[in-house]
Amino acid sequence: MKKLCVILVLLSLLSILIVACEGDSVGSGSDSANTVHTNDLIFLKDQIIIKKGESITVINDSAVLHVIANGTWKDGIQEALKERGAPAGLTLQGKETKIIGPFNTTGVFHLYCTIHPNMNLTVTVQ
Ligand SMILES: [Cu+2]
Repeated sequence: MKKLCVILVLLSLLSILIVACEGDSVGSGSDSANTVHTNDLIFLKDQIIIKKGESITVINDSAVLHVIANGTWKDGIQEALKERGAPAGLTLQGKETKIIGPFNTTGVFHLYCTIHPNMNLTVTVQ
């Protein structure tokens, strides 16, 4: 009887572990590593590392329009760039999700929003 109890306890612990692991994979799968969110003022992360040939999914969590282009904000002053291999810019309406890319050239690329000061995203393509 004691052995049976030990086995049951071990089995229940095992099932808890399995559920915990599945929970983790669901969590990371719903929001891939190449996803960047925006609020109404900034990118929620300011840098991302991707592999050559991959794209970035940008999710606008706010109702505000963003105009994403190749360039950067430095101390509140915007500077348009023409980095070789940078993907075309795009507009991101409120609550919209769009794909930027693919990035087919390795290197470091600067994306910014032409509307919102200091809204920068640095993309490193490996
Ligand atoms: Cu913006």
